[in-house]
Amino acid sequence: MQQVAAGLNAGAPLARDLTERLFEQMLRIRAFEDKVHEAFQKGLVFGTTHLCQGQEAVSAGAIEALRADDSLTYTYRGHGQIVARGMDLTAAFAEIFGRASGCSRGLGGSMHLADVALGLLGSFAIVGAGLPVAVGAAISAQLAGRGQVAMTFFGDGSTNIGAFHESMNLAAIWKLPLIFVCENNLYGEYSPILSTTPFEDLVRRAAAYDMRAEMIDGNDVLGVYRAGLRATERARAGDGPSFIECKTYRYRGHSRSDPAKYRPEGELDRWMQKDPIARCEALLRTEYGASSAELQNIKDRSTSAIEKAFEQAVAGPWPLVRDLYAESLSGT
Ligand SMILES: Cc1ncc(C[n+]2csc(CCOP(=O)(O)OP(=O)(O)O)c2C)c(N)n1
Ligand SMILES: [Mg+2]
Repeated sequence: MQQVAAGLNAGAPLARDLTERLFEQMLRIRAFEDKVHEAFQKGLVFGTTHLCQGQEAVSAGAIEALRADDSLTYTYRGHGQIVARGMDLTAAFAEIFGRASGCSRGLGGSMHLADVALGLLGSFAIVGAGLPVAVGAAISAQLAGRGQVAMTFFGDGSTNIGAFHESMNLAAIWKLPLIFVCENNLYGEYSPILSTTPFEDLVRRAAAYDMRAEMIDGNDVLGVYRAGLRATERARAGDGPSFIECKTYRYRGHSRSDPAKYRPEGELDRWMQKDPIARCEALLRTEYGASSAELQNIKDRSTSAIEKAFEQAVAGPWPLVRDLYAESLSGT
């Protein structure tokens, strides 16, 4: 979350703090996803799960530009967002493992991670379904008049869905404080983008709604942060929505049953050369003189936080059958 609004303009020490924080966020997301994958293989995950290794810079960078009172929606590939926003990791793991101590009492799983107190309005398994909810949050923010914004994350495939176009249109005509963050990872399930979409640069979608838009390197965490900050500052000032297309790539298949054999030879390797975490680490070394020991310390801190949350989550209780019939999550 945003603590150093002008981080990059405020001199080296602040910029280093910011870069380290983003580095750590990405490490936490990667470690979380690796752990979920391991847990899936051990049979601890109910249902499937969609991982975001390779795309960490998008959620870490964009969410850094948010204030604590902003809100966001995200998709079934939403673990990066909930980790970056600071959701309780034990509650997140527990939900994925179907435990009563999960954020949705273990009844929702990986695709139902939310914490309304943090503005985490929910993951959406229906493609495009999070966008109209973010429109609602942005209308609420506009009416409240306190400079809050809403942010919505979605994939390239979602830009072919009606709800995407309706949301873009409403945000544009009502000048809503809403930031559309498109994670263009070049695939929707098993289909390469050009087999489902007439062009690859989705920034062009925004032109139809006369909306301010940027196409950026989604594997450059500071670049994503800066774009997020430009968009949130505009939105807070009443200048309306923005569309940010982040070019990125998912290392693993769509869901756990997908070995991703449809990808051309060498494509994954080329993207791994642009790994967002390795790039940020190189920047910390060269630009800020971070030592190997300092970097290792950040890595150890990230993995131990994930390990601890995992251990607590797997020790969590199972839901009771009667919970399946409860009318709401509140008051019980
Ligand atoms: C309305 C709807 N249609 C189809 C599906 C099946 N489906 C699940 S994920 C997905 C691909 C979406 O791709 P994209 O938006 O690029 O997101 P990514 O998985 O790459 O993050 C599809 C077609 C769905 N869940 N909802
Ligand atoms: Mg996609």
